[in-house]
Amino acid sequence: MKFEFLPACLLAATAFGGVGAETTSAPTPSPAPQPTAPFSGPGSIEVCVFGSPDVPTKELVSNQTILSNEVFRYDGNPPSYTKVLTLPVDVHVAGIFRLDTANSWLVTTESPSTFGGALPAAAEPRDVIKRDGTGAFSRYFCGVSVSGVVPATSRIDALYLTGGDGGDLVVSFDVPTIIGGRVFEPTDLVRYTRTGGGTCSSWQLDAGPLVFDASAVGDGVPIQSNSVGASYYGGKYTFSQDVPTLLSPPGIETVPGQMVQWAGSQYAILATLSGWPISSAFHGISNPGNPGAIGSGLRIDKSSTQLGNVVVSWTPSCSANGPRTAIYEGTLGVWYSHTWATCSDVGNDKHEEITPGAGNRYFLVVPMNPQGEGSYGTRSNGLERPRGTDPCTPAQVLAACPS
Ligand SMILES: [Ca+2]
Ligand SMILES: [Ca+2]
Repeated sequence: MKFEFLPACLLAATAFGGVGAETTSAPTPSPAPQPTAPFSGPGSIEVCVFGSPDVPTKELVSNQTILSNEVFRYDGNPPSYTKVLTLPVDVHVAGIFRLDTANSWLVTTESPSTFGGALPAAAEPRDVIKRDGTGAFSRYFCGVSVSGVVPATSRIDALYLTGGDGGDLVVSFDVPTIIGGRVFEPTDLVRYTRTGGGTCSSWQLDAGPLVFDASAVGDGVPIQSNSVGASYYGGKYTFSQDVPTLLSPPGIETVPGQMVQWAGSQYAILATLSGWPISSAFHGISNPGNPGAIGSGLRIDKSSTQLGNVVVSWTPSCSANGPRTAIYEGTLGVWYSHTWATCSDVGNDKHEEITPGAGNRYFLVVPMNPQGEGSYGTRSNGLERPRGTDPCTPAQVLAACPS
């Protein structure tokens, strides 16, 4: 089986994807040949992650040097590194998170930084700074003034949001950190929720703050090992550790340059970045964002060239991070009978010609990225439509659209 690789993360900055709506196609009057596509069925999708190195690092795929104020995108097949964000030179990235709003990021730093003078006072390593789509910086989370103050001696070295750009903030610290009488370990993930008010102080430590309890999951992560990057990738807790670390079960050693996941009952390596020198660790890692949902812009037309075929066209996903597309097809009135019609958009033109099955059919267009597929749209009662049988990707990643 062949894949259409280019679209995955590569189009993420300008991308599209989405969810669909129900519609009726013309009955098929006669059999028609299948449209050709380089990749049409389900299969694994290459890994795509965003990262930032702890020190200037020469990757050995294309021999670029990536600096500690730069963020790269790594695509797994074929392996490639692409610089996607350059921060001011006084920023030494500690943690990154890619937002669903286009060209927007959350960043934490190794040391105090004004982000090239953009901030009137230096951000501390316990703060989170937002970089918006225009390139402007603002304080997003102020460790000194939130409810559940982050000690000045702790750095937020990993972070992500849950469920979309408006979601809870999950953080990890670089050292054991005491907040509200509780001790959080360096690989723990800790949740803050919004309190309203919309300032960088409008956060509180969640009542049940431990999202990932490093000492209790599996046989525990040694406290000497720190997660310098963390992400929730395809529905699994994903880490990059600062030192080689033995994780059980099943007893695997993860080294810098790898991302390891807690897969529910054991640890597993998500990816080893080709050409990444073992001497260099990641400081930030981020998943490719949420694929999102397609709006109401789904159209079905008869093919002008092939009798019986239909042309499905759609509008972009609400998220900038849903560059791939899956199209599902089912029998109208037999809810929900949909299964994949194609798992790729040839040419990435938001337009695919399909040979439908007999009878009245419905189509759903679903955005995807290498983590999984997004929303199939909602039913009239507001609930998500169920996934297809034999879905294009193993995981589904649902999140609210960016507002
Ligand atoms: Ca950590
Ligand atoms: Ca196409």
